[in-house]
Amino acid sequence: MNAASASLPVTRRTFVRASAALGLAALEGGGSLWSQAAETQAPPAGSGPGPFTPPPLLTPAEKFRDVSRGTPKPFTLKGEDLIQARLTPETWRLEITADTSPRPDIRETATLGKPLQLPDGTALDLPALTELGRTQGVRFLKAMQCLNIPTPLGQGLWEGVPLREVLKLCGSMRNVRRIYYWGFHNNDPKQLFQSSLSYTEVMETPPGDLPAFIAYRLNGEPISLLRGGPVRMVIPWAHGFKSIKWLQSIVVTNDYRANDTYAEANNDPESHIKTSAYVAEIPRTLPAGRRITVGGLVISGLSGLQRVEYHLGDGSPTAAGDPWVEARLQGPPRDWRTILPEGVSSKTLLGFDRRTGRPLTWPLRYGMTSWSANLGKLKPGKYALRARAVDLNGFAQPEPRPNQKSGVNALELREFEVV
Ligand SMILES: Nc1nc2c(c(=O)[nH]1)N[C@H]1C(S)=C(S)[C@@H](COP(=O)(O)O)O[C@H]1N2
Ligand SMILES: [Mo]
Repeated sequence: MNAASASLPVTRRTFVRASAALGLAALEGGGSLWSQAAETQAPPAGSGPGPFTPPPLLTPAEKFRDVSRGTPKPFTLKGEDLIQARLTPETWRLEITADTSPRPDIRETATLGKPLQLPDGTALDLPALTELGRTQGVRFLKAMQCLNIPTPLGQGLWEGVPLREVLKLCGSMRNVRRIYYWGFHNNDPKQLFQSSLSYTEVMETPPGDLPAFIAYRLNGEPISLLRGGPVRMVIPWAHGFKSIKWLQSIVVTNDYRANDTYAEANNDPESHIKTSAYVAEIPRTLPAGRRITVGGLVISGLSGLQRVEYHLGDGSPTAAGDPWVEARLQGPPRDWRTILPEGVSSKTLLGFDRRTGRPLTWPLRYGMTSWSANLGKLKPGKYALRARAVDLNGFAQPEPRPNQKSGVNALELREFEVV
């Protein structure tokens, strides 16, 4: 990443421009439905654009849906409490140590050449982390999705340093098989929210995939306290529970087991984000004689996305052979400058072609875009709409992972009446 352009702030205008660009077309892959919706200021009766308007590709930081444990929640702290919590840019520190807790069934104990600790003043601070970002920084777009919530939380441009580069500051590691980490919390162990990764996942990234990383910027600005700043972990391939907010402690351990808070709550701790389509709310009643456009979001998860399909029925369960119809996928914007913060070139983002600045895949890996479908004019009556994603292996949602404890991707159903 080039550091000079990393420090430019996102203005309100950028976001307005971003949403406008999405609403006003400039889309590849045929955005005619949306063009029509946006260009028609006051649609005459009988040709209205329908209820669906796609949200902006980048979610403003404060518009992410929040999933935070703790009482009080760290982002409500103020003044001296915030300083005591080391959650200001000046007071933030990250400790990286080796696990010394007794683990009777693990024979060899992890060691770290040069731990970074608070007592001797070696803990990592924000200037040192951002300095590392000048040479090792990465940035990419990624959707945040909670394993347990059937709506994506938001999509951001995240910037930071791969976790492996930060660990390299600690010299040689021996007998390390897992990395445990957590953020600020009150001292009630019940409220600790922690997560973990294997040594392999941290150190090596398959080509085309995105690294586990320590983030300090979101949408071109410092990460707000609300979004887990000054510094949070972002694990691109994982559900939100691995992306620990208010990051302060990393412990390398020879314990090979996941200790994630989510694992203890009956979730698959190694769940990768699922490919999944979501249906935006539809008004309960819609007028007959007007064209109806529906749509929603779609996340490209572990198995990528081939297409989105919808099914319009009367609400009875769908059966094999039912007519599923391909929906329109919102393509990448033609001009990324209308989407990205000022001064950030798409050529500098992981997942984009460095020469052309175009995304290598669409939707982006672990990214999110919108889909829509024009249902035309419907006869008066009751309707039920479902949508599903079909992944690059040909599996239709919720397959191949129907177990919702590895990520909620049950088919959403929206009922409405045309009157
Ligand atoms: N410290 C801490 N980090 C956390 C959590 C938490 O409760 N405490 N919740 C996690 C969960 S379950 C999710 S889904 C994401 C949500 O990120 P967001 O609030 O920025 O949308 O944060 C994760 N990081
Ligand atoms: Mo979550």
